[in-house]
Amino acid sequence: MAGDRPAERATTYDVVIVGAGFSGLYQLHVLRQRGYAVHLVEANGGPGGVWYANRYPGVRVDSHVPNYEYSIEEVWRDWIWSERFPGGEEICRYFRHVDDVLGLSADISYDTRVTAASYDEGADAWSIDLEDGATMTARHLILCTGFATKPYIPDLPGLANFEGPCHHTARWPSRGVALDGRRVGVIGTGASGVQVVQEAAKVATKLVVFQRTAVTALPMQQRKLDPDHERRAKQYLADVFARRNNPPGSLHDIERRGESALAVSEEERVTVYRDAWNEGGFHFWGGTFADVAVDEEANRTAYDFWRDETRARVHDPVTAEILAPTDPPYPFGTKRPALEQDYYDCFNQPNVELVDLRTSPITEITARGVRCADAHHELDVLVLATGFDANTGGLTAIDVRDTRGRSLADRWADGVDTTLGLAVSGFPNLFFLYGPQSPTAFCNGPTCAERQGDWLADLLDHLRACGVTRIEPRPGADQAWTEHVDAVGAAMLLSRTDSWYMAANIPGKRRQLLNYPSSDAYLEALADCAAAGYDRFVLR
Ligand code: NA7
Repeated sequence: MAGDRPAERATTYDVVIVGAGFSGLYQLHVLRQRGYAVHLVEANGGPGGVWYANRYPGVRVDSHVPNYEYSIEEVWRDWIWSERFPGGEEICRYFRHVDDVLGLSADISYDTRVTAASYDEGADAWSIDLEDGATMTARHLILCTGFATKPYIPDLPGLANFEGPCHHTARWPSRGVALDGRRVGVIGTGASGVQVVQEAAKVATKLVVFQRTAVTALPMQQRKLDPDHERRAKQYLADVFARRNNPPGSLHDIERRGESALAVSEEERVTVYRDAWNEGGFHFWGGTFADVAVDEEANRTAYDFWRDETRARVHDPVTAEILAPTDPPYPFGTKRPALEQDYYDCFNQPNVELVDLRTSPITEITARGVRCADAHHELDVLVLATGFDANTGGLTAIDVRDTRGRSLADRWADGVDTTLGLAVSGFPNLFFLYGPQSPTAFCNGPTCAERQGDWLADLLDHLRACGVTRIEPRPGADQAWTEHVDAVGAAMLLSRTDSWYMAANIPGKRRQLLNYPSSDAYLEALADCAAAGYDRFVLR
């Protein structure tokens, strides 16, 4: 009987975790090891978080392995990657391997969505509502909902009228969507749009790419990995991960050089840029000169290198100017660069057309295509690669209420404030990992999951040892951290550009920096807080 299920499942835990991506799974693993009664609730049908949800053609990670994996030896010992930047299917296989090795699914409810949570002050515990009507209670609630969970679909006039298949990249049907022999439109040229374009260009009879802002896509320098070599390289992995995990280890494996781009000769500068370019991945973004992120003139030298390399690949000069404008549309690197393999080459193909939405904006989606100011583009399939309500969307989608009954969504309606990007005052015993105002999109996901996750596990151990049943940020702690994040951002070029880092991709969302841009400083702040007896929090 359907009515029996909620009663069967109603149960009490030390900790309930929401979300089975890198953060949530690690947290489950580490807290179980430390003897907590912990359960994980996941809306999807399996582990993997964004990798479970994003099934669009070409989906691939932009961080290379072995960086993009757990440092847990039982997990890495027998796992062999096939590519330097693995695709979505391989990453989903990896998550199943993680689950097999660590036996995580025994403590996970899949296909189960948390809809709401409220705090019981008498019991110092969260009451957690599930979509099917069941309730769980837990002393601590840890939200690991990821930074790119809630798709953003722009309010394009007539969107519902399109008669063909129309999907957001993060809601791609698991059975797939036929693109071969079709006329395909892709709106959006961020990381997801670039990846879809590379695949669609190979099979579509016609591909129309609708670009609003040029993406500064960087060469991935993808390569296949030789399994024998990978097996032999395992002997070094323990050291690689030890460096990653021991302070002051960065949450990213790419470091800037000390000197200014303007303090070296032209020849030396070009050599540095060329080396980073050839290294691939994000090296050109984060691994060149110290001042590229903070000084406009230095930044321009990086942009010019990128522009010239990119334009050299595009045959038509008008298309080249739209893709890689003479003058930067924004300081280089202040919107997230995508990684590409043959993105720019696609525009040399006769079946691929680029539409510059700055000069010819979309006026309407029609039953058969996209009407722009100067043309109607007939399409069979429409792909919305339009991004996410990033950083906060996954958290505010849950109706989680503070001790006065106010929701987190209301609390953050005029702007986000947190303590260490991990907690909010008024919400006792609630934590979020990989959340707003922590390094999140500026760090390597698995590294961040482990470093933040260990810190939180240590905090829970401390509470358990001291017999503390309630913890929340000290009055003023949220404001202090928010002011600090804003000040760090204000000193960087980052804050000048409208991007999802700045919460500026969603109409009405308050513009503020939502990712903390210095991983090492963040780890130091965590360590200092712990060393001072968690002084940013009230424990009782
Ligand atoms: P992004 O990086 O947010 O990209 C979204 C793209 O969609 C971007 O090019 C936007 O242009 C474009 N967009 C958004 N709204 C519109 C409208 N109304 N009209 C035209 N174009 C629009 O999302 P991704 O999914 O590519 O990547 C998200 C991250 O997830 C990625 O970086 C990885 O870390 C994982 P804009 O630049 O705003 O002009």
